[in-house]
Amino acid sequence: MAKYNVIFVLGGPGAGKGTQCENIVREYGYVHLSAGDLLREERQRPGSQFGEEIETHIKNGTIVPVQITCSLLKRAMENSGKDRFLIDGFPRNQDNLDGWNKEMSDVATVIRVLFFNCPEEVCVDRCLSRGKTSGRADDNEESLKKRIKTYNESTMAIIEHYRNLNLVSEIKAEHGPETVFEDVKKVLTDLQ
Ligand code: UP5
Ligand code: MG
Repeated sequence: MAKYNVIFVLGGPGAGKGTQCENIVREYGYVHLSAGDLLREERQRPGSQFGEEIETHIKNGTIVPVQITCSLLKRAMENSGKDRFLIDGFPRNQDNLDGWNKEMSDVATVIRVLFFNCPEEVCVDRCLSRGKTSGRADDNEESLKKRIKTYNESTMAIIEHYRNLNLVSEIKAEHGPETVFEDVKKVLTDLQ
């Protein structure tokens, strides 16, 4: 069987990963898998043995162990029946990267990493204004400080890892969504 093609989509909290993934799905037909959304779904699933653990990590802006996240991603990939994926918000730290490589390198190829680079204050503003209606447990000032700390201390190193492999396309993410998508399209069109 041919391998899955995967684009990892990374960037700080509120950088616009989810928003731009929706745009990409509309124009380029990838399947969008948000690791955060899959974890939030698993947390809500009645009888989940991981619900509490996931809840604690999300509130604290820390990172769920890769065994949990990677198995949710793998199952979603298999169930989709498709072979091209945008994996949004993963891998976030070395544990995630090691787990992915161990579990998925035989079945999936990472063809690109989209890095939405967004100033911290813009990220915070976006998440706080979304927090007025999102109901997300982590769209508050206290959780946001922790999410940003985790991003700077753990996720940036993963982006650097992929930059050294020449796989990163960096996109300025502070402009409006349409302007950002113009830059995204340049990257995606080159991949076709
Ligand atoms: N918005 C978007 N783009 C805009 C633009 N260009 N201009 C103006 N506004 C813009 O956007 C955020 C908000 O900004 C929205 O209101 C949007 O309309 C607006 P969104 O597209 O949702 O940004 P995104 O980068 O997806 O932000 P999100 O909050 O989802 O990012 P996080 O990385 O913080 O959240 P995620 O859901 O990926 O993870 C949450 C938690 O889950 C993590 O902190 C962690 O605890 C856990 N997690 C893991 O443990 N492991 C994983 O692998 C993944 C998550
Ligand atoms: Mg998101």
